[in-house]
Amino acid sequence: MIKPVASHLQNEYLPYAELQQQPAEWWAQVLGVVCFGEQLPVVNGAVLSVTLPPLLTAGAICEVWQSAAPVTSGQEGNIQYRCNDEFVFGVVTLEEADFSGDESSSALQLAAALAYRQIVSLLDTLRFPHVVRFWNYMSDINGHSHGLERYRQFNVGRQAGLLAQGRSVTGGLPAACALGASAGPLSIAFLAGKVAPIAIENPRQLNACAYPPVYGPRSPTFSRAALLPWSGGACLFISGTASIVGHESLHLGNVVAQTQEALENIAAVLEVANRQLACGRFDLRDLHYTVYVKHAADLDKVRAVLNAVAGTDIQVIYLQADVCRQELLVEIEAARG
Ligand code: 3EB
Repeated sequence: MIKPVASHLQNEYLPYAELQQQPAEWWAQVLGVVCFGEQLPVVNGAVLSVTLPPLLTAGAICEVWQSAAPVTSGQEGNIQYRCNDEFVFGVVTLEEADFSGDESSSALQLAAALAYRQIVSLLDTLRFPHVVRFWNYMSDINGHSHGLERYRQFNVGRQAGLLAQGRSVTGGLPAACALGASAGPLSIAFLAGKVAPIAIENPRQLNACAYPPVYGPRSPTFSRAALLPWSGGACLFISGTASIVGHESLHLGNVVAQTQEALENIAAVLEVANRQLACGRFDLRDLHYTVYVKHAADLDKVRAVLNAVAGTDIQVIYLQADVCRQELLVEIEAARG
């Protein structure tokens, strides 16, 4: 029987300027933070700083994950983490310059393998075996070397790291996202717990771990969403979602249609998640959205579609980022804490 987790996870978006002013009592309930903006000074160990420019808002913006139970922090190797009895949130950043690749393996691939190996090893040590969500950011995601796109190099390294620690790469996978920045180290955040989330797939999309080899020698390792069972309610993490049906990118060059298709995919994931719930249901209008737009000039079009589908009352941030397939113009992730 699944033992429901006792304390609720919550997520909210907060301007970086406000994060800096929070008192110690506030931080005591923060599991982790992902901040988006240029060159942010470190305010706390388990804050991942990603150099993706926010659109729409002036300063840097943060995605904050909070929990009701008090949190303590720690460090192991390259990983900084915060945890309580139920969850651990950790961050790791690795400079590719610190890895010497060779003809067969790029520095990015080696960095990804090390990061994933270290993360899983730490989770085994701390006894938080179940990853709920990974956030992955790397520079020049669509660039090429070693005869392989950099995102695909990352996928090779990610699988190698997971397999080296005895983890599955074919099922029961966490939710995730993978985006490209113009610069910066390989930057990864993770949330893991004591209770296994339910991995949700999308009937409109092929499981990413079963993508055909045309998308690279090793598949990505994520589920379309991760659902955490609670006694009262549930918590849902929807992976980065794009205009992909089956395994194919649709609506090339049409950002409006790509946004609509991505939201159709999210709606389909919600439907599957809702079938798992004994009571209550997730609705597009209640999610918190992080929207990655490839071309800043497309912001208004993407925003208009999201507001038309999910309403204007949603919590949402928009960031400029490259998506892991060159032709994809938008990727949308969502959560409900
Ligand atoms: C896709 O559906 C779009 O490599 O971890 C979305 C979410 C995507 C996560 C990942 C990639 C990842 O294939 C890309």
